[in-house]
Amino acid sequence: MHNPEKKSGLIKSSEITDRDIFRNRRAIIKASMALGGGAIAAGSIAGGLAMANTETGAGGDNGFQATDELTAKETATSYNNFYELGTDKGDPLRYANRLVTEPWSVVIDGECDKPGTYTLEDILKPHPTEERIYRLRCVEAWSMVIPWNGFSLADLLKRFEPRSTAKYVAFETILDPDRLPGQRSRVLDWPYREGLRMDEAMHPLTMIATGMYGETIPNQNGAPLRLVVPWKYGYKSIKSIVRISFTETQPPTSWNMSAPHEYGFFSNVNPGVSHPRWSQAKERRLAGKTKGVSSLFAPKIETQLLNGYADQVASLYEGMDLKKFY
Ligand SMILES: Nc1nc2c(c(=O)[nH]1)N[C@H]1C(S)=C(S)[C@@H](COP(=O)(O)O)O[C@H]1N2
Ligand SMILES: [Mo]
Repeated sequence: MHNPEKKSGLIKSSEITDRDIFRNRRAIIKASMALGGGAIAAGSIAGGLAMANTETGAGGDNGFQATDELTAKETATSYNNFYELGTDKGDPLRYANRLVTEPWSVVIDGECDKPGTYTLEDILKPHPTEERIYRLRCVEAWSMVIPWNGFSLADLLKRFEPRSTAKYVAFETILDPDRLPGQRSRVLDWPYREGLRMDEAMHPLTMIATGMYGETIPNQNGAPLRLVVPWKYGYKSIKSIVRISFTETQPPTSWNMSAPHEYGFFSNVNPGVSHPRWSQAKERRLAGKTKGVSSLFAPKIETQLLNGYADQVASLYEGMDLKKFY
């Protein structure tokens, strides 16, 4: 992957959405409650909490509703990594229509009792979607905050009745070199592959996204369905999935195959472990108000262990050496 200090890309102008206003309001409410609640009229506190409740089902954060300022939709849909469509940050949007998402089906195979080829409709039908606001931390040391629409991967996987021999889950992206311009280059060994340990795949934070910002997910962000694993570097969140396999052994993954000394299987966000070519201690946050600048000029913030999801997922890695944890 690129050295983040060398590579830059243009960010399109952003606009303030209703959501930004709502989120700012919630942040103000939170702050005022921390101070004793005196500063805000009772009506607006009640209104804010009611809105939070309909969104989270619980009114709490629990990792599902990051309170960071949202990245503008225009940025999250125009500054992308999707190497099948090209390696420049603008290529995925530029070539988005080369990805044909209809018809779409997903092959389910390996260690499960309900393997088969499922149409997109079969896959999605039983799953109501909800909104989750997650931080996305790219290994290149930039990050965004994105409202995804989707559902827990666990709910999907359970339908295929994985066997006790299923220790890992492997994912593959569409292979279509005739149409996808990036797949004519050997930058990666296609198709793009990713994988999770079974307990990571079944963790409630791990989701399948079918939308973002309340709309159908755009092609450049991985239509029609992609993985989102918020505590891992962005490359684990594989786009445009066509195959899900239950495996007994750790599956090969694209970035690990391409540069094993730079990209591990776990790829857990860890500010204490540098990439061989750059530090991971900080990140450039592409926030809502970023306008007409490259990520190089976005504000630098501290990277958090497990991308700020340690309360939720650190127990998955008990006994792992934090100095080698990556
Ligand atoms: N199939 C596929 N999935 C992919 C990638 C890719 O090149 N191909 N890039 C990954 C990387 S490096 C990141 S940071 C995220 C970016 O997601 P976004 O463009 O929606 O922000 O997608 C990940 N998923
Ligand atoms: Mo990334």
